[in-house]
Amino acid sequence: MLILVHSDLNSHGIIEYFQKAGEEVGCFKSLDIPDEELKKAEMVIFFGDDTDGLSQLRQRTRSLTGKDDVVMVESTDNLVFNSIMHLIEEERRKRNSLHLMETVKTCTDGLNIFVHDNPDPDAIASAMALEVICREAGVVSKVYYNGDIGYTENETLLECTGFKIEKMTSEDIISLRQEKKDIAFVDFARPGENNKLPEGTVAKIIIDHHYTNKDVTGTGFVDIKSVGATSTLMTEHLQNLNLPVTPYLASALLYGIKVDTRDYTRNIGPADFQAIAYLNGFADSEILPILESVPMDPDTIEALGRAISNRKIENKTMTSFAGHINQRDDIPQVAEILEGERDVFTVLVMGIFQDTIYMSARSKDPKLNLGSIMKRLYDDIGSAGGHQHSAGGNVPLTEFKNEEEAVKELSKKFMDGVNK
Ligand SMILES: [Mn+2]
Repeated sequence: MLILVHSDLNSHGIIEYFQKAGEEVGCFKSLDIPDEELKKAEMVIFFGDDTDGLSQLRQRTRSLTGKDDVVMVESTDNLVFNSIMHLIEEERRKRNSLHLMETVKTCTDGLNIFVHDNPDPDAIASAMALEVICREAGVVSKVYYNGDIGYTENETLLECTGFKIEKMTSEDIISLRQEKKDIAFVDFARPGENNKLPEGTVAKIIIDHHYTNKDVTGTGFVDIKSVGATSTLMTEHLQNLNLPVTPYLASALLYGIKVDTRDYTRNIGPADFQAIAYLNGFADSEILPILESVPMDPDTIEALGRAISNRKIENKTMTSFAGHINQRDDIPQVAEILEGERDVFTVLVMGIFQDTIYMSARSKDPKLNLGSIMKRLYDDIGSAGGHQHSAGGNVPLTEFKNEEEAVKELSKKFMDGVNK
C-alpha cells in the first residue's frame, strides 16, 4: 500500500490513478493514520517541512513495520520548483524547434543544405532530417557535400535510403552563391573549415555539435550544443515538431549517433540517450545491422598495411604514414584501427591524395583536446580541427620540399604538440 501524508493530492487525480491501476493507496491530511494502514505501507510519502511530525511518523512506522526505509520526505516547494523548471525547459526546447521551422519557412527560394567535406553518417543523417523539416515547411531543399562520400557504410546508407546528396564543383560554389537560395550548415559551423565554402558565406541555419564551434552566432537559426552527434539535435527537432520518422531515417540517425560517439563511448550524454530512446521506437531492427555491416575496402587494407609498417611510437604517441591513398577516408579508418594498439594513447596517420597530405588524429587521452591541438599546429599552413578525441586536417604538399619532408615535419610537429 502506498500512503501519501499531509497532502491535498486527492484533488490531483493521484488516488484515481493508482486505483485504476488496481493499487491500494491512502491519502491523509494529518498524521492520524490508523495503525492497520501504516502496518501495510510499502512507502509513505510525507510532503512538507514539519520536522517534528516527520520524526514522529518515522518512529511509529518503524515500530509498526520493523523497517527503517518506509518513510520518504519531499518538500512541496521542491516538487513545485522541479515541475516548473521541467515545464520551462520543455517549452524552450519546443520553441527552439518551432523557431527552426519558422526559419525554414522563410527560405521561400529554397534551401541549400551543406554538410562538411567527406561527410560521415552523422552529417548525412542530419541533412536527411533537415530535408524532412523542409518538406513539411513546403521548402525545396538540396544537400551538397565536397570531397568523398568515403566510408563504405555511407554508400550503404545512401543506397538503402535513396537519399540524394550532390557533390559540388568549384563552379557550383560560385553559382550557388549567386542564387537567391538560403544556406544551412549541418554538422559544421564555419565556412572554409572542413568545407570548401568561401569565407564569409552566411548561413541562415546552423546546426552543429562541435565543441570548438560553441561560440558561433548567426542571424537566423543557430543550434550549437556540445552533444554526441548532430543527429541528436535533429532528433530533438523532429520530436518537438511531431514529424514522422521513417524506419530508414530513424536507423540513419541512430547510426549517426553510434558512429560519432564511437559506439556510445565518446562525448555521449543524457540528450543522446534520450534521442536514442526516441528513435528506437521508429527504427527497424533489421536496418541498422545492414548499415553497419561494412566490408573493408581492399585499398583501405593496403593503406593500413603501409601505416602499420611505417608507424613510429614515442611517449605513447604514434605517428604513421599510409603512403599514397586512393580515397581520403582511408586515413581516419586506419587511425581508428591503429589507436587500438596497446600502450598507444594518441595517433596521427597521414596519407597523400591529389597533392595534399591528409591527416587524421585519434586519442584516448582525456587531458588532450585534439581538435584545438590540430588547429593550432596545422591551420596556418592548411586546414585542421575537430573534436576533443578525434580530429583531422590537410596541408597542400606545396608547403614542403618533398613528400618525405612533409611527413617528417608534420610528424615532428604532432609529437612536440601532443607531448609538450
Ligand atoms: Mn557529427
